[in-house]
Amino acid sequence: MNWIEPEDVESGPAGPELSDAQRSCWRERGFALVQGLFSPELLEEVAEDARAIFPAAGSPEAEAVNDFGSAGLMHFPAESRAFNTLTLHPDFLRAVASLLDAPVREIRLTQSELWPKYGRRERSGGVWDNDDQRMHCDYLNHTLTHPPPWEQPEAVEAILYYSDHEACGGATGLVPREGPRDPAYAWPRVNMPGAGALPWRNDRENVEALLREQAPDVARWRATHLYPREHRARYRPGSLLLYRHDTWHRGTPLRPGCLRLAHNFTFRRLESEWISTLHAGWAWGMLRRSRVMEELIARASVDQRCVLGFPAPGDPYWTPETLVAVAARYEALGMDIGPYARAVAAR
Ligand SMILES: O=C(O)CCC(=O)C(=O)O
Ligand SMILES: [Fe+2]
Repeated sequence: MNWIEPEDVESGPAGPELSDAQRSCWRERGFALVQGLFSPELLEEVAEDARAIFPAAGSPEAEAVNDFGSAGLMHFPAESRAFNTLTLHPDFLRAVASLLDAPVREIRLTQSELWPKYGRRERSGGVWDNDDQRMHCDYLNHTLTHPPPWEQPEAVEAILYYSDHEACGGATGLVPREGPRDPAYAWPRVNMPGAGALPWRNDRENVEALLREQAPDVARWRATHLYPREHRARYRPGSLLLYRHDTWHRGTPLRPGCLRLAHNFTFRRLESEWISTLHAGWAWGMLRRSRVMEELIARASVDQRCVLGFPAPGDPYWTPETLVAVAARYEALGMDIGPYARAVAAR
């Protein structure tokens, strides 16, 4: 097995940042596995909140979970403040923006959801079971289109692991792109279930058997160019896999009885509206009893608000009227309307 080891981030003037090597690995090979972007304390807080919500490893409820998702229990904005803080952590946003060569204000969050995956004895999900996944790209359920050519990435996808591969297994498999003529990365990226007329299935054995019958060329191509080139990400708590909607990868089986906590993110470029936000709109997280989201908006930085689509200082939305109104909504919760007001005054 070829292993990918997590590499430490560098320390920069504003905090931890990706190294040039990590950025070019993401740009050229399609992923980078990095360590040290988040503090162990923040990671532990999120993991604790997740363990309090999801079924315990080895429980009968766990044995029945055979697909991904948090069933609405842990996606942005979550009741867990640590989860929200981590999602919009300034070091994380800077790292993502640096991959897209964009200012933080020009990236948008479209996914932040924590998924439990349980090692099970039975593949109870049949052809849709997520334990031993087929090789795939994620764009099919993130964008209405197809990712643009490789050199113009419009999104960063990420998996943050809260568990340890040594204990759980289930390392994510990836096919590194080897230059512009790599046959595995030939254009367009459609040799997978769910693209064109190929029906959607998840389980690797089922998928490849079905393809051998229905699309033997595709099955042969996948057996030649994808599976033999799979590398595995040797994650530990805090490892962050930065990858893309057009990177070949798959989930692999966990040790029975184990729980792996993995947090999935996507950030897109401002312009790429065809990349959907996967959860309910952020304002739908407001008017909860806890008021977590209103407080978050009130106390976030200008850049963090932009990442959620809040208008930047200088946006035509801001007028003397809207300044007064938004301040009336949020100032009592701690918002400083100053940056928006100064931009209006300077117009
Ligand atoms: O769980 C993993 O390691 C990867 C999961 C994945 O690729 C997916 O569900 O789309
Ligand atoms: Fe995936």
